[in-house]
Amino acid sequence: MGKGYCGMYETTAGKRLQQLAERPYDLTAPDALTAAGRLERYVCRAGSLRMLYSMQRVTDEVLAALQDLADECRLVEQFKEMRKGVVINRIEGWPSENRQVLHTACRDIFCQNPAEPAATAQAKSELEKLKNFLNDVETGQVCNVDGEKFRTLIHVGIGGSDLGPRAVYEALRAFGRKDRDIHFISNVDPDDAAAVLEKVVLKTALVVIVSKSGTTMETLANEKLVCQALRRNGIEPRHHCIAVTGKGSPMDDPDQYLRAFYMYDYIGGRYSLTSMVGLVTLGFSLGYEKIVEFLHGAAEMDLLAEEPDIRRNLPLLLALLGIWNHNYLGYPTVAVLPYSQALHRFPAHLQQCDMESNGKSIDRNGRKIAGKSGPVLWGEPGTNGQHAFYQLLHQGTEIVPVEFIGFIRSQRGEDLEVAGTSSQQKLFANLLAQSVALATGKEDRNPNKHFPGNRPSIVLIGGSLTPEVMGTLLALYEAKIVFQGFAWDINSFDQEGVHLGKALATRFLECMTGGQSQPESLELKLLEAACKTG
Ligand code: G6Q
Repeated sequence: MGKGYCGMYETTAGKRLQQLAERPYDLTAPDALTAAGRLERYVCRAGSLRMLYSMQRVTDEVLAALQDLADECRLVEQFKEMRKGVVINRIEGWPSENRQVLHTACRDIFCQNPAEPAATAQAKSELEKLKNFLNDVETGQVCNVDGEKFRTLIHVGIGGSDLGPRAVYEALRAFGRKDRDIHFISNVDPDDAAAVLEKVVLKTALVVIVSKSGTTMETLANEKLVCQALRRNGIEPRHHCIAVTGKGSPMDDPDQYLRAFYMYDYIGGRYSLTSMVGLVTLGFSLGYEKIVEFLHGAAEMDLLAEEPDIRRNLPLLLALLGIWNHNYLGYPTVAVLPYSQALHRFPAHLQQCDMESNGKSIDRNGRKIAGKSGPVLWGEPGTNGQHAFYQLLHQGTEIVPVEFIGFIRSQRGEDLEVAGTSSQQKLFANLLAQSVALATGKEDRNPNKHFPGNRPSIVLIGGSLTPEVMGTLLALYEAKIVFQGFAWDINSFDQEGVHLGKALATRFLECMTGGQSQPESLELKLLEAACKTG
């Protein structure tokens, strides 16, 4: 690294935080949430979002120490270096990916002086290609062999090439064109593809095969399944299939596809949503203008993330509060609970983005890290979750810090007053109520009805979930994850931990090739054969 990177465990602020964590702020004390103007003071605004954090177990003293931690670890400077293209995806002294990390360049298209001009120029050129393509699809210049317009898009990809695009497509369905529909195939489970293929009209379907590497077993298998279905319907696949792939990958073959869109090696899969990985599919559904709004929201948050004052830098503050809860108060997981049905796949996307990035045990010099890295992240939308797992959140032995996300207005504006309030008001009231209930708890002589409280949460609030706000929210979480990785001094941009299982699966497949399936003892025979070929 050679740049004086330093993990939080070695900092003076880190030691101070350890002391402060011995007596964290008591949220169950009278007026704990409102004392000394706390409610108003503990609000952080960024663009169209604001975060209430009075319900965290922090004081001004803790915040000052977190600021020192951010400064000592040079978190903002490192973020700026990332945006400028410093090679940070590496482990010093060991073979590693050794790449720049430039997902932010995909949306750094709105200012005169982008942080890394070459990468932004590539992003702009792909965006221009996409604009023309969407226009050709709209006007019918790109159509099926019978001259009919495409109405359906099947997105085939997995992991980073699926989760983000799917989550944002779901989040923004309210803005999607009603005359077009989108389907996703990701799992190598043949039932996933079959379920999609049995319901779409292939004659008017575009198929977008998304794979940065162009070698992912699941995606290639699903591509073959879809192509087989196309051929069965008398359709030549290259008239319907589009590739989104890394420049120079095995899928970078113009003869095989109707069109190809590119991403570059400096964009990691789980950070690739604002590249062509997400934009081709989102563009087909939302139209070009709306994806530009989405990118604009993300660009705005990337710039805000360069603010040095943690109280004015939403992603940095969110990251540091997470570190306070995880590393100093010792809570092992974090729940992201959106009070928005549209965000129902967003926790799944964050689960990958966070846990694949920060689920590491060595630092950027290849040494075992001194404390904990990323927490387990999970979540589901409220209010559904309230009728499911909130029992544990309120009274369980495990304390789970919560990140609530909610909006003042619904997306579609279709609502009804029942008993004097709209459903949107009911939703929002529930969100606030949960946050307060977790924090303050409730005394009761009956131990079964006692709520211990002191369970921290933050509440993120936006006006309404528009494409622009979605971009802001996405970039907020991406930056939070990156800041936490910097603080833990880990490489948040590789994913070596996914390879062992893949390699073993290949060995199992070798044992299965041409073999007879013997349902009774198949798994035992395979385990034995695969372990022997060791
Ligand atoms: C993400 C990971 C991983 C990747 C998938 C799909 O950061 O690298 O989830 O996105 O394995 O990879 P391809 O896009 O190369 O098919």
